[in-house]
Amino acid sequence: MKELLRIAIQKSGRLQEGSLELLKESGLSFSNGKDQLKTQARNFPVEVLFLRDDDIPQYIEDKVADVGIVGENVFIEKQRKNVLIKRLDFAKCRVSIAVPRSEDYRNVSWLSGKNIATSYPNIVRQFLDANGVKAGIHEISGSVEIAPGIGLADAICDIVSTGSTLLSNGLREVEVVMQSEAVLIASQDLGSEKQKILDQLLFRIEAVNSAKNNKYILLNCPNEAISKITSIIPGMKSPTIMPLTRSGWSSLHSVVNENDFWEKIGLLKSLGAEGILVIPIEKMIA
Ligand code: PRT
Ligand code: ZN
Repeated sequence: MKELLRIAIQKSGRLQEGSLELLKESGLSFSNGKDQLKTQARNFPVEVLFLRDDDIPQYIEDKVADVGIVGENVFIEKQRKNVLIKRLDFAKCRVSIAVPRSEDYRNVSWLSGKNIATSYPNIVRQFLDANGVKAGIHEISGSVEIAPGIGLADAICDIVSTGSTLLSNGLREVEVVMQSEAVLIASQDLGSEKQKILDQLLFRIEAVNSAKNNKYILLNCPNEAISKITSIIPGMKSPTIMPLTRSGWSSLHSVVNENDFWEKIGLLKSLGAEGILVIPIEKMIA
């Protein structure tokens, strides 16, 4: 029987949609299995297991699943025998320490002898140790942000995204303990057949993610600007250049990275580029 790579993703919550979307964009098709425990891809040797995110690292260590998608915060907190394979560029957030707004917090020494409520005791302990601070850690599983208000703790350590939860609970973010995003984690030893399936999947994820980070760009430019424009948007190998019927002008096609997109558009315009079109790319394979 052919082996299947078992991928654990969150059953419901903030990671579920992004995880399924990534697998679908990688060309895997499933019968829609939101209420199922597991589902098999129709066109790729993969089985998807739907689990609580906190349980995924343990299931991978126990070899119930081979790989999984969790927040980096969960991967670090659980300290299971898993390997981080790839950061996935979604569900970005940070794990931060926050204190009541009225407190005169200047630096980490403020935390000395205080009580910190959190769902991430290992992450907090590592942070305190690294800073040489001794403080109490009070582990709670939810609604951490209300702990100072009800007198359960002096400070909290929790996930922050926009910061509005902290704000509405009268708290102020004072230390960023770690940055986090969704990550692909795997068992330490997959065996060669499963490793091969994972490598194929990673190749596809790479193509999907680099496509997201890049745009196809077409523009018209005077011929004398071609070499300067080529040095600004070199593309994957080099741009494609086609003559326009208007003499002295060319159409130039290339690829531009999302991050420095606006800066480059400004430069291109100053070099005489006109009629600039920017088009999303679906898959990109170097
Ligand atoms: O049921 P299950 O155990 O599977 O889900 P869960 O409730 O434990 O997890 P879930 O779905 O809330 O989050 C899953 C993962 O998403 C986390 O481990 C993070 O890696 C990531 N993530 C990204 C977030 C957030 N952003 C986030 N904003 N996880 C939680 N939050 C919460 C946070 O706890 C706080 O209550 O949102 C609030 C803060 O948001 P802001 O925007 O007000 O700052
Ligand atoms: Zn959880």
